[in-house]
Amino acid sequence: MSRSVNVGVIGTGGMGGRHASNLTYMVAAAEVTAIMDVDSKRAEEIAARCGGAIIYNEAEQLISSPEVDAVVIAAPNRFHAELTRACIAAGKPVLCEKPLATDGVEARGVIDAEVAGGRRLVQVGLMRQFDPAHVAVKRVSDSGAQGNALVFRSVHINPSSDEVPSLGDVITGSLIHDIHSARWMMGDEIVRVHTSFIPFSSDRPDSARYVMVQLEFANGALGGLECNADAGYGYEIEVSITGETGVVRSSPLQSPVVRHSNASGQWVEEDWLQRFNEAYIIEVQAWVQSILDGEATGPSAWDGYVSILAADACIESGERGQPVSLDLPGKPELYG
Ligand code: ISE
Repeated sequence: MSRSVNVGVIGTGGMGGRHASNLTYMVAAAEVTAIMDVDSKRAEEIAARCGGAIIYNEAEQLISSPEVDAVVIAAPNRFHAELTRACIAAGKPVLCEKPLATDGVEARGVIDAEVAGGRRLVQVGLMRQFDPAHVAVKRVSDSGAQGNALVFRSVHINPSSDEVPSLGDVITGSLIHDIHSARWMMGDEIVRVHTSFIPFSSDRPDSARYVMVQLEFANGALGGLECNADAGYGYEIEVSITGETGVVRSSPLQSPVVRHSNASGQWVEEDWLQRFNEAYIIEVQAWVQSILDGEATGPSAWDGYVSILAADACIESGERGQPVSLDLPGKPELYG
């Protein structure tokens, strides 16, 4: 492989378009050489923006193309697992947007394929791991300066929802990030969850406007995750870890504080593309570097799999109105 990574991007709406731009303009040693999107107009626009990438009509053609060293999968969720397995079969590193699959069975198929190949090729887009604010909170907690970590908390505010989301949509689409943050930042596994939620209306009891999940970790620590699916004012994420002698908490807003006309205020980000702008660049830069180094880093397929198992348990708990315990399968050696 040359010292620049040729990347093919499958799915260029929202996240795929952002990854394609970041890889082209913000990241060293990467070039977007191929695009696949069912929307041909969008494929042409993004290909032109990336300096004339080849457009493929089929994802499989892109994956097997000699012009492609590595693949970004940002197609709809239902295609994630199958396309990731195709990349593993082709021996190509892949950055798959979250969730890795639509359920635990599909995700297990990815794990089995990667383990059978004997080499880590998959990074999952659980990108909080690259967000400087999350990293800073973890660093303070890990330093031991406030004793052992007792409680993890995350508050996830979405501005609005295009469609009325179900409990499953909120947990698999949004809270899955916080599930991963909880595991990664506490360095421990979630063993029990208890979900409560408020639906949008009484005639849509399956919908979820506000979701709260209580967590128990293997070592006895606790956690709380909250997601407001329709806050109506902007996008915010706040994480904190309470230790034995203190608490470390991210600043909810990154913007400067402005005082004017006897008032003080802060601008609230519109959405996650604004809030995590820097994290997305760091994420793809780290992914490209890991390919050049020949050593996968970042959230693994195992992280993607375990997050889905935990998400499924949170959904089951919310539906049954009872706590649900998780019995995690043994971790294959490939994942350390
Ligand atoms: C979105 O898909 C994301 O990945 C964002 O990070 C998350 O905060 C948002 O809730 C999701 O809808």
